[in-house]
Amino acid sequence: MNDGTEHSQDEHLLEEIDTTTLCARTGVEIWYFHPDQILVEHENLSLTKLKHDRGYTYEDEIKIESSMENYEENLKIFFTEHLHSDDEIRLILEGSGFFDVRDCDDKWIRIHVFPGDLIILPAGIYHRFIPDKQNYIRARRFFVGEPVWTPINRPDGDKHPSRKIYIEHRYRNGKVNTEKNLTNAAS
Ligand code: KMT
Repeated sequence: MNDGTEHSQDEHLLEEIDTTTLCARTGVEIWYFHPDQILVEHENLSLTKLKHDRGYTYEDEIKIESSMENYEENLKIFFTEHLHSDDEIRLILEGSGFFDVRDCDDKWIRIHVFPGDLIILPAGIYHRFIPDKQNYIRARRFFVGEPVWTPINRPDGDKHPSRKIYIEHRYRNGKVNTEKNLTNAAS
């Protein structure tokens, strides 16, 4: 995304990349399921298989809309750069929004998600979320075991074990390969 910091619900498009490049630069995975099939539970076999293969034993729903209580305060929390100790997995059911993730050069990549998209943010990645101008999104959340939603804001997250594992994993896989990031990974 471009460097604009105003109007955070705009696209801020600088250059488009595909999901393979996204995954190589960040570890973020994007899956797509037909929206008609995911609204009915157990209708999509590949979704059921993914849940089984990844061990997603917990699921619930999150809805973010302008009529909700403390909307602005909630947006501030979602849009503050943070990480989690576990993967963040969201299947978009309705509406749309932006997940922004830091790539291996610490630049923001903005991911515009729509119904049918399933996004998996690895534990320890710095990210933030904001709805687009529809101001509405409904998503299923998946989790392995007992859910922990606590955001750990930057820079506190720098010392979190999940951050170290994330950096080491990216580094080992040869994705974090600039001088700057080699130094960061080693320190
Ligand atoms: C989170 O934890 O940041 C979220 O769940 C964001 C939005 S889900 C569409």
